[in-house]
Amino acid sequence: MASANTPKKRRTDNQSSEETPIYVPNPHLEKMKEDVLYHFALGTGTHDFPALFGDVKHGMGIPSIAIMLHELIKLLYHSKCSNVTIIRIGTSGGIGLEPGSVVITKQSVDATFKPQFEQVILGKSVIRNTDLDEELAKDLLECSKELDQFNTIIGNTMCTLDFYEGQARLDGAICLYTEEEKLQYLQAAYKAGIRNIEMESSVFAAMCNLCGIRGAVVCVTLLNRLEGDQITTPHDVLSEYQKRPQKLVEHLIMKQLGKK
Ligand code: R2B
Ligand code: URA
Repeated sequence: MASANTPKKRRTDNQSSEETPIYVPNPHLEKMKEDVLYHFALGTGTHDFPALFGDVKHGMGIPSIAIMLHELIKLLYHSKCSNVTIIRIGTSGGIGLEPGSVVITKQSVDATFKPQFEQVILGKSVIRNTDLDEELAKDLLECSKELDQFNTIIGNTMCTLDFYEGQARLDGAICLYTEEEKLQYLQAAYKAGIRNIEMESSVFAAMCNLCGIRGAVVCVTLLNRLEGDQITTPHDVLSEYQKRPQKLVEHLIMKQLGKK
């Protein structure tokens, strides 16, 4: 039975059965001749939305987010925006945390546990700082206490270049280390204050720092990596987990707008 919250899947001719279109729970939209997105200065009558934005899909990892951030930051610059805050939300593998916990990143560290992002520029290694805004992290933690819905902590986040060997998994196509070595590495990461692992935070932090943007990284942990590598949690549970960083950031935004 469809409930009010169940997205109705509508399919157009050029969509495969794998695609899940965005669901907008507003029957009035379909009846509007034109929809003007006032704040973006765009309208469906004046702009070809599918041509402009139809292929918008961001990938995974440092290269994808770096490209997106270069263009997003230029967009904000050309728009003369000031006092900008950007928050990366997403998923991660936890270390020593119950799955579904949310980690607000203090520092993003590399796979050798160093709080830095290395970029090769003009053939030379350039090391960039990966601290994130401390006040913003504290504000987010405060929001989590107000929400009181899921475990939330501030901790360091390891940003890797790979999901399998790079995150010490045993289930990749290649794995030339033992389970014991894997656990030693993850336990050493825990000792270094690392509480989760993902693939974008380091370049995000470095770019925010260089461009004077307040940045935060808020990721939910899908599993405890000290207990396994495969993500076998049922889909509905994972979907609920993925909403947690959004809920936290939404609470912060509403608070800042004076609506909470
Ligand atoms: C978290 O999840 C993705 C890998 O599954 C990657 O984008 C990340 O940082
Ligand atoms: N994303 C990651 O990068 N690693 C995980 O283990 C889960 C999600």
